[in-house]
Amino acid sequence: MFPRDFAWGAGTAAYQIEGGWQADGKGASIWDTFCHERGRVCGEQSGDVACNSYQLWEKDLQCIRQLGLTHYRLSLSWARLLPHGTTPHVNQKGVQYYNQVIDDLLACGVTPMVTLYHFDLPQALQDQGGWKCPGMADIFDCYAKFCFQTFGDRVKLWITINEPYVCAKLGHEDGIHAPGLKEEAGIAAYLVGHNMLRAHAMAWHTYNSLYRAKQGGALSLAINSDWLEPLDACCPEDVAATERYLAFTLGWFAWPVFVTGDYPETMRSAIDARSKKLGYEGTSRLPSFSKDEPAILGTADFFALNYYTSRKVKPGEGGGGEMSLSMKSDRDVTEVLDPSWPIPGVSWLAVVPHGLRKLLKYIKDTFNDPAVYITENGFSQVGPLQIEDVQRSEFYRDTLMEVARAIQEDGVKVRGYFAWSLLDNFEWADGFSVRFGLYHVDFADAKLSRTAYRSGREYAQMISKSKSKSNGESS
Ligand code: PNW
Repeated sequence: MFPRDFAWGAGTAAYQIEGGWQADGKGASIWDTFCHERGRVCGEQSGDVACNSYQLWEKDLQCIRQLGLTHYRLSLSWARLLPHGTTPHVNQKGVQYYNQVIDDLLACGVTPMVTLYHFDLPQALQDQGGWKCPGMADIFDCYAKFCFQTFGDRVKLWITINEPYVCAKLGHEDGIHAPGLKEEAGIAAYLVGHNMLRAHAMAWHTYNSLYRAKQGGALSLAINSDWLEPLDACCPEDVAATERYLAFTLGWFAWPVFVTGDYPETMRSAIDARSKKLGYEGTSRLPSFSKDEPAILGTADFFALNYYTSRKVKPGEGGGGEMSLSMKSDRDVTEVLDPSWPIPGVSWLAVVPHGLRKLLKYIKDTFNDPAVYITENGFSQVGPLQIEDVQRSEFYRDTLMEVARAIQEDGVKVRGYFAWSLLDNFEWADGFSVRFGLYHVDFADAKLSRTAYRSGREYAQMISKSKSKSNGESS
């Protein structure tokens, strides 16, 4: 059912699994700081130790091999490599660690996909203003260049920034992710998103002009999006609200990169209209791209999609929020959950496998039929743990069926699928209570032992069946 060279993967992120937050000269990141402040994270937990993958990498590799993955997605801890965020101060122990990981993967026939930035900005850069500062784009570009130079002889699949939407909104508008800012709602998140797009584009141009010919890799940014559809498809207001919501989420980052080099018109006009209404003076709260900087359009070699859930949409209900300055009131929508969609784990995650197929088709039609990697997808367990997690096993089967249909019936160029996540890990503000792993991690045991869930064992079977089928066909 899947193409011969389909990428079968699972993903993790440095802060969520590595631990070793001060080991061997690592600098602090904004997540170290955030977790060490009281009241930020559920149960005052932190990634100080997490799965201790910094020391237990070989155990992770065993899991990767047991699953039969062809690809593994990991992220680099910027502050482990560059403790102050910038060269020339390089932490060689950090370089050694990632060299080992990359070399071990390749020796086992597993292709690494490497994310440069997965939420963990070096604290030293936050102290200079972080992503709100335009200068962050150049600093990120230097970091990216350092990584291409150091690891690019072996790494051929790069993600620059993971989920700029989540960094911008949860980190700088809602304040529930690091750096925990919410004082400039309706302003800061747009600025952060803008600088992240500029940073991504600069890194792509750097790769393109200095490394592509020699290293021959491919690069993108990972965009998260829910599947959205109107509550009532015959109601024009619901249809318009859905388009507006798509513009403010998926479109915010995908439109500039894949379609026009600029933000969706729907997004700009909604923000500007509200600014006017509120008497907000000055230039638009949504920044503009400068013609003097490297172009944003065309800076992705594939579409990297993180998909978790679906929503129905109707217009916002106004009320108290109407006169407030915030992204929520700019986009002016209400999310509605279909009662038939189960919510077995964290509250935001309604499980809707068919939403993925629809979203893939939408991406094909809207963003010029790109090659797509599903860089994250999964759902979590909370509460009493089940090693025999039948529901999650079925979820992976149903989801992969939808992906197969998207490829065969809709002609979407899906190149690979990365389950989130390889291991139970530090789930950001939810701490360790929310478990996304294919492998259970016993956080109460000093050895942090890893045990496959049923979903992990069944994912391995699906991979092995697909591999043997495509081998059979070719012989
Ligand atoms: C993604 N939300 O983040 C991240 O890329 C992963 O690191 C994370 O573990 C995974 O999804 C599961 O949550 C999100 O609150 C974090 O809507 C929070 C949200 C969505 C995505």
